[in-house]
Amino acid sequence: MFQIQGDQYSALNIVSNLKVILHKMSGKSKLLKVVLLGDGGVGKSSLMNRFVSNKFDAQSFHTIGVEFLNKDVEADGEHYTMQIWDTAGQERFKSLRTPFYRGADCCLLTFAVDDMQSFRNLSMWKKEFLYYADIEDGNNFPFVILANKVDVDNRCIPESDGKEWCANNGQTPYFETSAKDSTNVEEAFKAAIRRIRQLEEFVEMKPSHGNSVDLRKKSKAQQSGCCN
Ligand SMILES: Nc1nc2c(ncn2[C@@H]2O[C@H](COP(=O)(O)OP(=O)(O)OP(=O)(O)O)[C@@H](O)[C@H]2O)c(=O)[nH]1
Ligand SMILES: [Mg+2]
Repeated sequence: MFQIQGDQYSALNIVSNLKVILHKMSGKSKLLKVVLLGDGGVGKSSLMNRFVSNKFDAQSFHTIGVEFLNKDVEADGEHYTMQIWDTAGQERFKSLRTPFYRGADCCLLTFAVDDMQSFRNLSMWKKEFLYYADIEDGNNFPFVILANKVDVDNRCIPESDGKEWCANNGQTPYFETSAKDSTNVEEAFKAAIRRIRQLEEFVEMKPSHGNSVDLRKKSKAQQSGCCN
């Protein structure tokens, strides 16, 4: 597993970009960059490890900075390599995680069903992602919501509240997961691929007005300096 801290940032970004280019040139499978976001302790690392290695650690440590793992996946007859970026959810690591949002194909927003604050923070995470990933049209960017830890007895956020948030946020796909007992973990990650394809097709079908526009990009001049 790659773990990144401090000065290794720019070097890692270069290596990562080179890997993406080489992978695309090889023509083997499509590389998808997927970023996991959410409050500290909601289970992002556990979800990634369950999905990639089918392992669960009840005493996992907080992530510092970012880590990533690759997993080859087949969905609807096509081959993909999912490059999953697991970020540190604690506020003090914000400056270490945000440089890695750019170039993401999908963002998995995670909360824990026994942690009300992590649910309330979903909109904050979405806003932070769109800002630092430099995405102009947030309505057409693929997000998936993971409501994690559904195995616990003391959940305080009902499924209906989670789904309501999704309905108010462009019908974002919603999955109730447990990294502990594997519930829906594979389904949620594979849904990311489906969501990417769905929104790609939607954007391609949109009528063009002459010039083609990349909806994911906005110029620096257009940015308002929010979201610190
Ligand atoms: N019961 C239960 N516990 C879980 C589940 N997923 C993670 N945990 C536990 O929750 C704690 C935090 O999990 P992590 O995966 O480290 O959380 P994180 O979101 O990566 O946290 P940061 O790295 O600080 O952002 C650990 O003790 C895990 O074992 C789950 O589905 N069910
Ligand atoms: Mg973590």
